[in-house]
Amino acid sequence: MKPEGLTGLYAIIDSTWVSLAQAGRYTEELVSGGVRVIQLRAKDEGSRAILEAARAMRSATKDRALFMVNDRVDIAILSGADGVHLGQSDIPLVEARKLMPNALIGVSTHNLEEATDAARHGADYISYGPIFATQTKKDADIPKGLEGLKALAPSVNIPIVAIGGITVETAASVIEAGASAIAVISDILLADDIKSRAVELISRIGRKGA
Ligand code: 3NM
Repeated sequence: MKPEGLTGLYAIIDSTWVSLAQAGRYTEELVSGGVRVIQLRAKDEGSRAILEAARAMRSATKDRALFMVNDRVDIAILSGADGVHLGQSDIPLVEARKLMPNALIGVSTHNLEEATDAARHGADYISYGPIFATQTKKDADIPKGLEGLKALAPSVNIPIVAIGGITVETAASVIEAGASAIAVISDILLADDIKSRAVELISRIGRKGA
């Protein structure tokens, strides 16, 4: 699957909220709810535990959903992920591309310059955020709001995955503002029933973004 898979809901399993030992089970639930892109985001965890979680997530997504790894090109390759998502201080996109020539590579961006730079260097998609205030990322920028997204979208010619504080209530407005997909962490992971929450998010936005 290539970027056409990058529409609708992009769910992220983040070790801030979920223990890595549960990552495979959570992924199975989300896939059975219809989620078609799932990322593992594990800051401050041991590499061995991250690799095990990545492999569990890969088997839960196999042929059913895209599986992405945040930051770690090594873990992405070793787990057979579909791609990697890179932050601004991670290995540069062009270097990651040498290691994963056919993979999906996304880049976190927070302004127009970062966004156009990522597109120019061959990113398959960008994330852009935070759209709203977030409790998940401690060093997040000031929220851009829907206005920030609307202003950015016409200048970016690759899919935009909006991120940061997005919930069932705001999901549709973010897609309307120009995002191809919405990346969601806490609104899913803190729900009593993560599968139902994912189903609800998908029903609010459909499978297709802008
Ligand atoms: N990146 P939640 S905001 C991982 O702005 C991440 O680049 C952001 O989590 C960015 O859905 C964010 O719980 C956290 O708000 C998103």
